[in-house]
Amino acid sequence: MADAETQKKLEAGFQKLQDAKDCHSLLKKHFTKEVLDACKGRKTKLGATLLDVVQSGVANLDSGVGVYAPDAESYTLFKELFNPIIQEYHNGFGPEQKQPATDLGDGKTGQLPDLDPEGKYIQSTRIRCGRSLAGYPFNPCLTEANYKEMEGKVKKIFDEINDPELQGTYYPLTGMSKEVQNQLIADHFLFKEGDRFLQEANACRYWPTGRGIFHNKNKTFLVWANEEDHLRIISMQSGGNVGEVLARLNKGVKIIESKAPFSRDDRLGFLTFCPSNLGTTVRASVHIALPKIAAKPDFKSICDGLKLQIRGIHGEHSESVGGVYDISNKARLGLTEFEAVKQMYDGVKKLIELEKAAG
Ligand code: ADP
Ligand code: CIR
Repeated sequence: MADAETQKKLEAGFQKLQDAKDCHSLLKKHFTKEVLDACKGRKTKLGATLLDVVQSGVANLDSGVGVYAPDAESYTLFKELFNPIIQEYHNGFGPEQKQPATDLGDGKTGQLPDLDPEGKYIQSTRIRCGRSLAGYPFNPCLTEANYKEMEGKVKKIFDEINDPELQGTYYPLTGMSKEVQNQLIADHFLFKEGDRFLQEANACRYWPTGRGIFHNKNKTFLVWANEEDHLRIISMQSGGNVGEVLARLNKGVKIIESKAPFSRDDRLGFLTFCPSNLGTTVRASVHIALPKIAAKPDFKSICDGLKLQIRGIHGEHSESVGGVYDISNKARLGLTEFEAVKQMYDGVKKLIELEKAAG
């Protein structure tokens, strides 16, 4: 059972959210008095409480979501809070629904020809997915020894990749010069440092231990180790050839999957630290310049209608630079991986048509 001090902090956090009139997170919306009273005394087998779930969103009132799952059990133990948040984020995915079987588009990538063959709008395309190594909890419950052990395991997997296109080198963050690290971040290859949402979720302990990045020579296939999720597997390249990017991701995921078992839940699909990434865990994005339609006041609602999410040029919680936006599929749960990519594909195709038609 959660101790008295934890429960007191939960009461205070609940009150802080209630009083924050300009907070619009899913946490604030769905963290009712009933949910607080039902869940505040609970503790997972690994010792996680509701405070671990909500503390990032309580500290960061500008959160969009506001919750993280410290371990897999949290998704069921605190379902009174997670289920409505999951349902609202992922296009109405209800408690009775199940994530479909994995389909990364084998043999279907021909359905995704280059979105911008003339190279007028799209700068680059990226598709990432997250994976959690079976047998390990998520960041807040990991020990320093866990981080080192996990890094050792994934480094061994990376060393064994012998596909000529994908093989590469693992670069641990420990020992990496600030200059190299900052350049990799600026070039959109590496995760940023000091994310306050992750920090307040207790997800950055022992940093930079166990964190790092693998990439092939061309930096078109990359894997992040132990940032927000145990693994983020990424395929990216210049231009708008979504089919090529997905085919490369598919190949890389299969190689890694053949060497490490991942946590997958029958209902929620692949398990991740943030509920926004559950299911396929796929975020397929383009960096795209749409100067005419992006300047219009209804740009956000057009994107909402196309099930697209808008981010800034340096990822989540960043701003657009020079009118270039990061546009991606929003939902990742309740559809297949191929369908998630197709949602971005069809939506961006429509945005380009609108841009062309805008006077
Ligand atoms: P994630 O996509 O893993 O959820 P972020 O939104 O923080 O995380 O993005 C991570 C990095 O990937 C950022 O540097 C971002 O600019 C970069 N990125 C995302 N989409 C693209 C893209 N289509 N082309 C190039 N870089 C991209
Ligand atoms: C938020 O609520 O805004 C942050 N906790 C991030 C939520 C979704 N993004 C993510 O998982 N990277």
